[in-house]
Amino acid sequence: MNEIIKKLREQFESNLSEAKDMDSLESLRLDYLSKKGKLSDLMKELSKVPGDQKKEAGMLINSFKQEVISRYDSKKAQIIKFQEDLLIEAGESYDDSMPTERPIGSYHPITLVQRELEDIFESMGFDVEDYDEIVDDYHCFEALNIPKYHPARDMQDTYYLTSKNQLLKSHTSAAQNAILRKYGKALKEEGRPIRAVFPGRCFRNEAIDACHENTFFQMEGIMVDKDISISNLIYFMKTMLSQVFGKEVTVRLRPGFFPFVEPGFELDIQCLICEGKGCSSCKDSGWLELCPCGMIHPNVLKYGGINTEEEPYKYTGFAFGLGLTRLAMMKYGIKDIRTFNSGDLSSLSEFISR
Ligand code: FA5
Repeated sequence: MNEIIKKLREQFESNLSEAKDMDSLESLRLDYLSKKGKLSDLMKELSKVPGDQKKEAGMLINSFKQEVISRYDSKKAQIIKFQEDLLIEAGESYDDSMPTERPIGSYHPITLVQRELEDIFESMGFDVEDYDEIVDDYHCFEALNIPKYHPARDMQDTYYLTSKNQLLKSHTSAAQNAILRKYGKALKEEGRPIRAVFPGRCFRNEAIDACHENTFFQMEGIMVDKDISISNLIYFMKTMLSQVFGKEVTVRLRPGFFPFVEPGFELDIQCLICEGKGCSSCKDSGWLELCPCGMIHPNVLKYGGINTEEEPYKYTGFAFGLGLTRLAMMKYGIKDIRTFNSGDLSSLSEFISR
């Protein structure tokens, strides 16, 4: 990994020195830092690294990524300054009474936490996938072992569209079938485990309060391979949470029912706003439902084209549906979920970061 990063660093430095204006700098950013860029490709290389070296390799990649971001930022500042100097030299009007510190835009806290999670899961060999917001009934429910008129549909008060069979995705699990189909071939033919996370916006006709919105984000994750068990699930959940919060957080696992997992669990996190004492953010319970999860039901694997019965292809897997918006509340100490969609810049612009 050291060798690969060394070569990529040389290439990056050479590309950076050739970037003379904002357009070429933007193509360099896309080339290295976008989802399909060289840094994402590098993350994918992690799946080839032997298990005991994965952690170190992941850290090397993350530190290289920070280096690329910081080099990009300095170059951007340099080009802006150069362009301003040119304007001054050319005698263009330049208003030196303008405040020098212009307000800088900021990323939304959900974008920040989503990107952080994507990095964490990529470093553990997961692919990051995108999925539609408008889906059909089959993908949102039937492919998840929830046939028409099943009572579990009542748990998600869904917005149906007038066009036939379409609806606003009520949970990210709606992408499970497509992801299983996309990666199933490589699982069967090359033995490559399916490991994917897919964040997305979800919609439900909710009674809104401090911890419920009608539009919120989840991040779904699945892993399918031979001999996947609940221990694998717990390992990934614990690693993810300790990295996101940078400290031990208190969680509890209790049985939960979802027709697409068996067994199913509710993973709750102790409320970090009131430290478990009870407040409006956690509906006075001291706990927040954060990440339901479980072992993927064999019917769901079958609908996704994965063989669960015949040897040698007998696969099992886990799935989780992380409440990304609630995770952002806990991480940034945001007491009311309504802040996220409020457009209230004084609350949201605290999160100035890349
Ligand atoms: C689901 O949506 C399942 N699809 C999750 C799942 C995936 C279970 C894979 C098993 C395996 P649930 O309705 O509980 O489950 O929502 C999951 C998480 O999304 C909740 O724990 C919560 O953190 C978040 N969430 C749900 N509804 C809302 C809402 N109205 N506002 C904000 N966050 C919400």
